[in-house]
Order: sequence, then C-alpha cells, then structure tokens
Amino acid sequence: MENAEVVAMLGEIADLLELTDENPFKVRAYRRAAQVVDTLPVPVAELVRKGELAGLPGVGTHTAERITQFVGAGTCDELERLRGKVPSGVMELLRIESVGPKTAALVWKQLGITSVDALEEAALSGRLSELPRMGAKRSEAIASAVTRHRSRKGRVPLHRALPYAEDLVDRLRAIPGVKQAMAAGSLRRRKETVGDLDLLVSSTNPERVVAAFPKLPGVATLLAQGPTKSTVRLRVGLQVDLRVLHPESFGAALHYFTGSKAHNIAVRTRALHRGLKVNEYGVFDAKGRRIAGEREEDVFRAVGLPWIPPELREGLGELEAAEAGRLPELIEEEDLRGDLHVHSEASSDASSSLLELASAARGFGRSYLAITDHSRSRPLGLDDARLWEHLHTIRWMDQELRGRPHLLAGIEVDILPNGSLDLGDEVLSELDCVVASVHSRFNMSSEEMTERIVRALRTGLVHVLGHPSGRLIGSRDPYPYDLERVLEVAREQGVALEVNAQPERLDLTDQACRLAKQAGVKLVISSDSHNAQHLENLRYGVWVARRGWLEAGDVLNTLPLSELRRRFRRPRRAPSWSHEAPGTSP
Ligand code: DGT
Ligand code: CA
Ligand code: CA
Ligand code: ZN
Repeated sequence: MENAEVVAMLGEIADLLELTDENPFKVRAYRRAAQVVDTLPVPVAELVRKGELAGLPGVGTHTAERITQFVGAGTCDELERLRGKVPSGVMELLRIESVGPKTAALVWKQLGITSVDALEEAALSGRLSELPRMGAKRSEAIASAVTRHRSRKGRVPLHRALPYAEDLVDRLRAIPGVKQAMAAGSLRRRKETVGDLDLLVSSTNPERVVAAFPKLPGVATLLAQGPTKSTVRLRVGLQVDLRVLHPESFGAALHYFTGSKAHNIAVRTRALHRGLKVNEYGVFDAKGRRIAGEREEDVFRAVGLPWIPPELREGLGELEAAEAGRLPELIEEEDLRGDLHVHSEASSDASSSLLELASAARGFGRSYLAITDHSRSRPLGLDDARLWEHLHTIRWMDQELRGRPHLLAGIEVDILPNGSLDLGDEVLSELDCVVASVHSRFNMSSEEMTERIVRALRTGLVHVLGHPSGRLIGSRDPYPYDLERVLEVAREQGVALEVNAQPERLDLTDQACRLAKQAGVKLVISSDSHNAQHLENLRYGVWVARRGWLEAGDVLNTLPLSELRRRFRRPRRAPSWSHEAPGTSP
C-alpha cells in the first residue's frame, strides 16, 4: 500500500463529506490528515503495523481507524458508506478545473447532473447559468474546462507514475531468466505526464515472464496477453504494456518503444535513404541481414548517428543536431549546486525550520539555499518589518552553519495586479535572492498579465521570475501571457526565469525553456520546497530542462556561490528611482 493511495482515500472521503453537506470540521480533519500522510517520510503501512498512527499530529483516532482499515483491506466502511450516497459521475465532476465540491453539489442537487456530459450539456444550453451564483461567464468557463478535462483524461503526472514503473522493473528483473528490464515510452523520455507505461524485458524464456507479470503486486486486471506481450491495469488505474524480447533485439525494441512516434518516423526515413530497415527487432540491410539490435547505441550508429538522449527524442530537430555534431551536453542533477526557492516555517503553508532545511540540503549535496518565504498579500505572509527580522535570523543561521550549506536571504514576493511588488524597495534591495511570482488575479487578459509581469521585472529588484505561467498540471491552465515579450524584458533586465520543479507545476515547460535559451535568457531550477523532503524534487526540474535542450551553462544555480552572487549584484541606483512610474528607468 502506497502512501499516495491513502492520501487519495482521505481526499475522497473529504470530497464525499462535502458533497453530502456534512460537518465542515470533519471535512477539514480529513484534508489535514491527507496532507500529513502526503509528507510522511516513511510508509504509512509501517506506522499502522507499529500502532504509531494516532500519535501523528493532525491524525485523530477516527481517522487512524479508517487508515488502518484501508491499509488492511484496500477500502474502509466510511468510504463505502459515503460512496453509496454519491453517484460516481458526480465525483468525476470534481476533476474538472473550477468545479469544486460546492459547485458539484449544486448542479447535482438542483439540476440532477450526474455526469460530465450532462454538465457540458447544461452549460451549453444555458441551464447552468440560471443557477444561483453561476452566471454566463462562469458557465462558459466550465464548458471550456470540460473540453480540457476530456483532452487530458487518463494521463498521469510523471512523478505519480515513476514509482510504479521502478517497482515493476525491479520485480521483472527478479524473475529467473530475465537479463534486462527497462521502462521505455514517454516515461523514459521524462514527459510531464504519461498515458501508459511501456516495459521491456529481455529473456530467452518469454512464457515465464508473461505468466508471472499479471501476478505482480499492484496489478488489478489482465487486459490482453500474447506469447511475448501482456497488457494489464494497475490498482491505481495506470495501464502497463509489457514486451518480452530476445536479447539480440533488446536495443532495437528499447529504441522503438521509447519513441516518440515522430522521432521513430524520422529515424526510419533516414534509414530508408541508406537502404536500411529499422523496426523493433533490429536494423536490417537490403538483403535482410541484421546489422544491429542488441544495444540501442548500435541502432543509432547503424544510421550514422551518435546516441541521442531520450529526453530529446520528440522529432524536434534532434536528428539534425546529432548529424551536425551539435547535440547539447544536457544538464544533469549533479550540476546543480544550490536551490533558490525554498519556503521555511515562516510561510503559513510550509513546515520545516531553517535548520531542518539546511541539514536536508546538506544531505542532498547542495552548497547553498535561498530561503524565500511568502510576502504580505499571502495569508500570514511577511510584511517589511517581519522580513527584516527574518533576514537577520537567516544571516545569523548562515553564520552558524559555516557554509554547510550557505543560506541566502530571499523572498518570494508577490507581483501585485498593477505590476508592483508586495514589499518595500529598501528591504528587497537588501536581499540576496528576490523571486517574484504571480499568485492572484489569474483571469487577466494576456495584455494585462504581460504588462503586469514586465513592470515587475523592470523594478530592477527581481532576480528570478517564479513559476512564470502559474499552471498546475491536470488542474489549472497557465494564465495567458506573451512569453516572447517577457523573455525580451527578462533579457534586458538580466532576470532569470524559474523552472519550478514542484512536480505539479513544472513551470516553465520544456518548450518554454528552449525558447528562453534561444532568447538569451538564463534559467534557474528551483524546488519551491514547502518542507525539507521537497528539496529532492529538483530532479523533476532537471528533466524538464533536459527536454528543453538546456546545458549546465544555461542554468544559474549550477554556478558556485561567489559567481552567483556576482550575477545577482544589482547596479547601484539612486534611492528615489523607485518612486518614478514603473517602466521609465533606463
Ligand atoms: P504516452 O503513453 O501517450 O504517454 O506516450 P508514449 O510515447 O509512451 O506512446 P505509446 O505508449 O503509445 O507507445 C510507446 C512508443 O512506441 C511510442 O513512443 C513510439 C512507439 N510507437 C507506438 N506506436 C507507434 C507507431 O504507430 N509508429 C511508430 N513508429 N512508433 C510507435
Ligand atoms: Ca506509453
Ligand atoms: Ca503503450
Ligand atoms: Zn509561489
């Protein structure tokens, strides 16, 4: 039983309670417990075994009972009781952006809507807009959210899929006779979401592998089976394709099933021009003789190319770059020396102390860490006075730590709707690292939003533009803004753009990274940690950067601290400057 499954169960109970109008306290208790389990450093099943569950802060005796029952039986009475009261179609409505439990309950009870289709119909026919607190605009927004919901349905974020892929690969490797096992497909290309898993095994005894596969832990149903392949669905809903290959074909299959389709087509076309045929079994010459297949790099060599990293295989110019000897030397996680966006317990939604963050960062081998808590306009955010105090605490702690790691005093300052920053210039200019982000009024027009960001960058106080598009994968679309214009101004102002490595954000996207690089703008890869364990998430950002063709030199937090400080030093300026209208400075 994975912690994520328990988190999902608690969240589902909370949603169901809210839909059935039960006590808001109960709802909140389940949400809080879900949060606690989500950040547990140990398997929740282990705590159940030791009877330590009820000792956790935020987990009451009732909740502990539900979890214990769920871990043992895969469900619990309370969940089943509530599921009996709410149609499953109503629960699906919650997965549509901008439809929360309140809206879902409203349309269900007032209009009898129990499916996504019915909701869409009601939105298009105008029935929806007649509900209290709904209106035409809201109703239109829901109709377009339904369209987006349909297009992404069934895709799983990479960080959710990865543990299942790794676990299955380990278990496949342990089957007698298996020589190699690997995950291919979009997961190997580290795409931000995956449709299904594609696992490859080399073995001289495929029957044995195909027979063992559906019995592995976590598998719910066998969907299809042949002599060398099998498709199953996992309990968590993910579909998995397995292929078993003879070792002489493993490299060719790995290449073929890694894709992408566009990349494969480009490779096949190139091979045809050379009188060769490439398929999942190998590379063959005109007489049908095998010239490669066992190793992936031999497949590339056979068509006259160096090995291309999976993250680049999207058919977006990687063959041309490889041919010209101009493949980028992609950034690696080890290249990152520090993290420039980290929340401490001074942010109301974060939980670790400076010391906890510092020691975790040391454990991950980071040499510097910027503490960037929230500013005034966020709930309980820091105002100027509290930030001055916080700054001194950080400086003091930095002294104590003696460089293991170095702490930078920073802030994640809100970009207010008019483009000004949420704190005074004086304290902002004292800070080592100012990350500026949009957290409100996402519904501006593209022109307004672009102007808002441009103004913020032109204050001359910003080092990094945080999570530039505001999107949350699978739940919130990016706000519209003119990326090219923002890049132009970022370049002019020497502001870096963030690749936020929180796995739900991954913002900038891979494509935007590539555009930033072409525009001559530097990036940073930051964890946006809200507790010490999140510091590990940098790897997700590194994968986005690699998919965006970035090299270590494109990313500022690969620099040693002294060079980073030089980069972040601000030009001296007169104190009155900031009182002029934004955008009038040289
Ligand atoms: P996904 O699962 O939607 O996230 O994306 P992929 O890339 O994992 O796609 P999937 O699972 O349908 O297939 C895995 C790989 O197999 C794909 O990247 C390339 C290869 N492949 C699948 N179908 C075709 C095809 O019709 N032609 C070619 N050339 N390759 C294919
Ligand atoms: Ca796939
Ligand atoms: Ca597949
Ligand atoms: Zn933020």
